[in-house]
Amino acid sequence: MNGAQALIRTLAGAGVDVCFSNPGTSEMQIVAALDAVPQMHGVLCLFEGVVTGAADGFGRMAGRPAAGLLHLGPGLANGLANLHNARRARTPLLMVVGDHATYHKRYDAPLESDIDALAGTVSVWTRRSLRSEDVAADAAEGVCAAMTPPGGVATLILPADVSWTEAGSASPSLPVRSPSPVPGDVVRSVATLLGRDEPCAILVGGAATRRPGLEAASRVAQATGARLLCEGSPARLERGAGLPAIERLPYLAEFAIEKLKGARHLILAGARAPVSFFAYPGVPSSIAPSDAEVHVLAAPGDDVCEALASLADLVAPDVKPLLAEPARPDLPSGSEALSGTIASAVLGALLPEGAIISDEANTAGVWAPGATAGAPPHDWLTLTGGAIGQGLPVATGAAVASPGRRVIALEADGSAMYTLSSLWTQAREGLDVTNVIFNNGSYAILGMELGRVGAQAPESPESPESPGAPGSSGSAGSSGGWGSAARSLLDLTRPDLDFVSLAGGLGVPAGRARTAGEFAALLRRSLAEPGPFLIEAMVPPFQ
Ligand SMILES: Cc1ncc(C[n+]2csc(CCOP(=O)(O)OP(=O)(O)O)c2C)c(N)n1
Ligand SMILES: [Mg+2]
Repeated sequence: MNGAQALIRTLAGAGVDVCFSNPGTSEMQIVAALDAVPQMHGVLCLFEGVVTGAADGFGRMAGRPAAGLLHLGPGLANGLANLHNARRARTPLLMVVGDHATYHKRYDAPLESDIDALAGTVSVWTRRSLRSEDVAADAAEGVCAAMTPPGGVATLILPADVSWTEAGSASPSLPVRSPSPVPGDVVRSVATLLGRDEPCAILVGGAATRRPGLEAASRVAQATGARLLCEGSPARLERGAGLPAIERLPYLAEFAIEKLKGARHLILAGARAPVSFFAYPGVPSSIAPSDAEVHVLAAPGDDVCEALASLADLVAPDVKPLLAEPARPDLPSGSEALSGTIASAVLGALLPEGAIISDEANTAGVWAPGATAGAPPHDWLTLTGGAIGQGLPVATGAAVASPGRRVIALEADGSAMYTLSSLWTQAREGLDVTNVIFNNGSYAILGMELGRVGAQAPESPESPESPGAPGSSGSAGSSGGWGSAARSLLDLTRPDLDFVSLAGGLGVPAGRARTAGEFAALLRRSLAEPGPFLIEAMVPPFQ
């Protein structure tokens, strides 16, 4: 057994049986080893951002790591943005990055680069195996590091000669420690706090955004009157009828600040203290009221669900959680023009039980959580690190992890283009993913941000309608008022993106919807047919 085989056998033995891959010459031994270890399923992705995003989506749903195979520093660099999102999601995953042979590095061949530095920006654990006989033990340690609560990205760098040299045997998997118990006096002090007559808010995050944590948190809120909120970008939120309804902190700082206004105490249950996504002139960076005390019930990596359950037993022994009633919006009239609002109502009316939503719809998706709050139970995966290009890869990986469940990617057009080749992997693997692409012809949110950051409009702005001016379609959200040079950087027309054609070229059947009726028909069709589908939803910005 060579180093590569020892690696793959060790991973498969530890339950890591999917490897999203984009290999090169230095990883050929690992590619060859897949034939020797049939338990490992290699999934080809055509760009590294798809490898890393798919591994994130897989880990969020499976609760165990997928492996990702990347080609030296440049391959890792291409995958970094979605590893950044995975780091924010605290998803367990193991990246295997091939490198030049140990003796070849000093020649500074073209692909030579500082892989360790790149890995360090996102990884909880990085190891370079320097001897073949160490590979198996290093791989076992990497899997353990990825799974150690709260979870994270582990990166194993594997020189080519270490892969091809005789290695001995695979390593058994290592035991993973449990989340740290929260001391009883911490729980009791939070209980005391909640008993005082002062306004409290509880912010749940991390592992508490699944049913057990949400139910316990809801009991506490019911019994004490504390406000209950969820972190703004949860990795995986379980929601729908029969689950506690919980509002996420809004993206816009002004609205988020409003949600916590008046709270004297902010209790963190698996979430970090909330901050504004960006700084804006005159807007505070911290979301909690300046005079509020922040209390940590459970930090990420602590056993937050157990802490919430103990807290509920203290302050709410006979209180039941408040569960969302089944409720769906009426299907909008078929002839109504499509918009984000209308598409959300259709989604709410038709969402199947057990669906997994990968939400990167940005401005068009603002209404989707509200419209689906009483739909049958489902999971909601959000853009945890703000680096766009996550939605389609995460949907792809979530589908690999969850056979039998329909994955619905709610995806904005600009974000879709970063990692569109996810569609090809969905087609190759026959994954049940419905890709809804909201084509609003713009980077709409940036049109709004242009005004919010106080960017200066020119003295006498060109009219958005001035004929022939670049970017004059007026589609870039609220960016009218700025000149054509600024607007053209936020405008996705000239030429228009044609997602139906793009999907066809990547092997995914597709249809375009301009009305509620067309959208509902395509959604129904996709939900009824196995395999991937793409719906190009033509929507105006901000509607
Ligand atoms: C990796 C990365 N690059 C760039 C950005 C900046 N950015 C934020 S939103 C956005 C455009 C979003 O447009 P789209 O996905 O079409 O959504 P819309 O605003 O139209 O709803 C960009 C480029 C980012 N967040 N992440
Ligand atoms: Mg857009």
